[in-house]
Amino acid sequence: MLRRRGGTWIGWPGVELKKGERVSTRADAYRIAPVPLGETDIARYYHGFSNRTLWPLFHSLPGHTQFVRKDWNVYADVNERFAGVAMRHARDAKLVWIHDYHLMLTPEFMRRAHPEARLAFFLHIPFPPFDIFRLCPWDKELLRGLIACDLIGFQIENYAHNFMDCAEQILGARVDREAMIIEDGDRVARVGVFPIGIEFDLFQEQAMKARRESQRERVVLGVDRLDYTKGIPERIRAFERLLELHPRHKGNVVLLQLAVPSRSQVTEYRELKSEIDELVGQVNGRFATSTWSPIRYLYRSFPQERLCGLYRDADVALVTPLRDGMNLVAKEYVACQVDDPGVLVLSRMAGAAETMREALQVNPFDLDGTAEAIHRALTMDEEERASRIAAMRRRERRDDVEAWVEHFLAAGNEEAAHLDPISERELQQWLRGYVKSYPLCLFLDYDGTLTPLVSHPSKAKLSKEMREALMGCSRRVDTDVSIVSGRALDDIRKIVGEPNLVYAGNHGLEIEGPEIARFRHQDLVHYEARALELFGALEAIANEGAWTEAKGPTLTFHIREVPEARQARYAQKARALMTEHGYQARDAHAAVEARPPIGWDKGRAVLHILRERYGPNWSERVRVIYVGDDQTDEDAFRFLAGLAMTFRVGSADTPTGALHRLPDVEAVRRLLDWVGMRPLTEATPTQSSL
Ligand code: ADQ
Repeated sequence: MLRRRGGTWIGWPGVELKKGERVSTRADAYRIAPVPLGETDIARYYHGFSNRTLWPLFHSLPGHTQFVRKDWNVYADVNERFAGVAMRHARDAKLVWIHDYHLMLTPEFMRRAHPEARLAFFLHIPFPPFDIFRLCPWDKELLRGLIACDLIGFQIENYAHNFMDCAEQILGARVDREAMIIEDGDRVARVGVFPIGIEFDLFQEQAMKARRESQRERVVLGVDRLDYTKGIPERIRAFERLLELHPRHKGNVVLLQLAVPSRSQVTEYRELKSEIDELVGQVNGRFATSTWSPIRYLYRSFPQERLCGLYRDADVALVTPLRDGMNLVAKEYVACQVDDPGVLVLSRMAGAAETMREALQVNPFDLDGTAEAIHRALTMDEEERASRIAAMRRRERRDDVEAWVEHFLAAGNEEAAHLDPISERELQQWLRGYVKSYPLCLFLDYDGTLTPLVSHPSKAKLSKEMREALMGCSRRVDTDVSIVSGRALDDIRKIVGEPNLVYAGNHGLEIEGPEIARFRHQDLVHYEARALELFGALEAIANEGAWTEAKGPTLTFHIREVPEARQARYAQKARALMTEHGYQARDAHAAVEARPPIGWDKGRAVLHILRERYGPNWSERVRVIYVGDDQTDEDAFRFLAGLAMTFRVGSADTPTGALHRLPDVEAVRRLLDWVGMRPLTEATPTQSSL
């Protein structure tokens, strides 16, 4: 592809470089940007997380899967390095196309550094169903890694649907299965199906040219990388079964199995090799005569031209993986059927089975069934063989690898996808099962949740529509509304200006509202003097538009107006001063918050309000929804896990503990509208014990 179109190939050279050794970066039509890996990287990133975790898990073989945190850490680190190299070499690229399971976090690292980049990903292996994928302790991270792309491509529809299911169920993302679009917060990714093809003409040509080797027996051919997903032992057993069920093939047919050595550093692959060696010995021992052995097993790589000759001359190709993303061997075999047509026996667990329906499809776990299919293949008449092969050849010639590239690149260059704003029906789906007919308690952050983020806190005013939506909720007898903000209590009460709500200011350190005793955390007295000192210290560094907001016991150091390149330096200095003064520093949107380290946060404040208003058995009386947009709301999301339905608004750059993300303030308004307009519940929150 690069030879034809130019571009830059970024990749690991595949070997560990010795000191002073360099990889040649010269190629005729494209550039090469190597990403070198050290010994630990190769062990943990490549053999470890890529091949001992993701490979078996994604092939739905959890029994072979290991989850090792250190491997994961190195995987993340190497993915970040790939992103770094890609950013350096492809900053202005029209499209960065990231391949396969080794690089699932790279898009996220690139997106954070380069929000405008055009990123597309293709997964060559299956994407497993939800029940398997969720076994991975880093399921959320992997999904978020991919959703940072504009386009995520899979081999077949089934994998794309598995992915959308996981995004919906694990991340709480919005998914439109018809349009194949995923929205997670402010990120929107298109999902597509792009079955890979082969260089059909090249294989066909080589098959025509390949030398003919004299052959005495009819050949059933297997060609694979030596991998436990390829079902080689099962295949040998099925062939043994064929000889038992149909003894007439004895002496006339051989199974020629070629296996390319692969990943031999991984113990399981070494074990598999011994298992196959032993099995071949057993079957040959059982059936061989002085002139014939049923299995010819060759453990090595073959030049493509020779391979094409073997494909051409094989009567049957036995392609029976236990699970396979696509499987190119099946396609290569078909392309090489240039004279007497052979028969393809194909596992229905291979992605290729989705389109190659004229093959004899088998379940590789069913030895008898596979043996019968081989028998049928060996005894099929010429007319049927020709029809089946012709149909597959036509399709594979049309859908060759060049067509695949074209198709993928065209989709990758399409306009960015978007989803319609969240609808009542979707909110209903998310909330109905949880809310049922319970009274509701809404907890809402203010800045960034009810109003868009603005340059100065005094400019953050509620829109008319948002105020109506909010009132639509608070007017209801079955719904209570609390505002939980980082602002000082008086400030937040004044800026919202609605008397019937509960207000929690200073991240919940101060609380006030109807039917609730005014609360001020008892330890705050110790921080009054310190707050003044810290204020002075922060003001002393506040240049270039930075300023300090004094909020009684807490302070906020604002850096939104500082030139962007220097914001991080200011934040770092502010954090240091806060720690020095015995405060806890927390990052917020273009600000750093200083809070007394007294083990109190928005989550605890919410629980305090719930217990004060509805008693210790509040969870039997009300359902709770919490909506927030920043790091301080994460305290509440974590704390309320299992106790509330939580939503994080806005940027998906940071991970969240919330159950769902909403893209913007407008989506929050729609959520409030849904709450305000849902059917009325009989009981009020304080009376209810449904
Ligand atoms: P692989 O798992 O590597 O690829 P596959 O698609 O079967 O699997 O490709 C194997 C390749 O190796 C073929 O091109 C074949 O010709 C070659 N090969 C096998 N044995 C050989 C031998 N003894 N000598 C020389 N060459 C040999 C992953 C996914 C697949 C997906 C591809 C492409 O696992 O499901 O089809 O990517 O997306």
